[in-house]
Amino acid sequence: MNIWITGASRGIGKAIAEELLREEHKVAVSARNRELLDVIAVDTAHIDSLYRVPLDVASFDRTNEAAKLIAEKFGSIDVLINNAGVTRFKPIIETSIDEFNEIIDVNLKGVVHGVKAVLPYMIENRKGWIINTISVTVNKVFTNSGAYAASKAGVLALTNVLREEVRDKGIKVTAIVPGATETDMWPDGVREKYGERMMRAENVADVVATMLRTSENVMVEEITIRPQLGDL
Ligand code: NJP
Repeated sequence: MNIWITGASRGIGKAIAEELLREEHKVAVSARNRELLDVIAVDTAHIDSLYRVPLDVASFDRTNEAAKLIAEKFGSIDVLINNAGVTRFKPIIETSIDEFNEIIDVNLKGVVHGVKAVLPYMIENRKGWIINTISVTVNKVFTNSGAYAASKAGVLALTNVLREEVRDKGIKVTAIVPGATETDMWPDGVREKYGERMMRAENVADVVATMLRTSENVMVEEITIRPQLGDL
């Protein structure tokens, strides 16, 4: 499959990209930091299957241009994984309006931009799969994550509506809902204290890769994955 992953320069997105390259997919990777995109581990056998497209998903125009480049390079976009995300661990009262705007622009509007950019290609092909990385903050209250939880709850609502709107066009829409995963998203202190029990980015990648192997006639609608010992 021809797969585009946003937020693929590190953490969960990078692990998904590396896993899907190993599984012989063609993978386009996006993030703002071009240098970090360069460190995606790809063995020489798969180097031609990797396409790096630096992108800030907060810009619809740039996201649209990126989709065009990827569709031209690969011939189609079969799967979009909207994975780029940012957070701040702060109470709402201490979260500035600029911080709210950044989180909404990337986490919620970034997904809207990705969806709007790929849908014309998928509708034309009568085939496609949009996978949105959401968060367990949508179904459980975590203090100090108000802006983040609001953005992800928006993505979940969008995901559920989109699924019903494009089901009959041959397009699948999936919500991946991960719990605590040991990535740069977390402050150092949390990683030191809870790192052992947190999921690895590779665990989430493994679930995504397995899901992509399900039969064509099946739509996986939502998957929640948590550390075996539960939330932090
Ligand atoms: O985060 P991190 P994760 N445009 O910080 C990119 C969700 N999640 O892997 O742009 C384009 O290691 C950034 O690259 P750069 C979470 O909400 C996680 O943990 O160069 N890309 C990097 O590649 C998110 O949706 C946990 O800075 C942008 C990537 O995004 C997804 O999982 C729990 C960008 C972030 O890598 C991956 O998070 C949960 C932009 N404007 C949900 N801004 C968890 N880790 O525990 C950032 O419930 N990126």
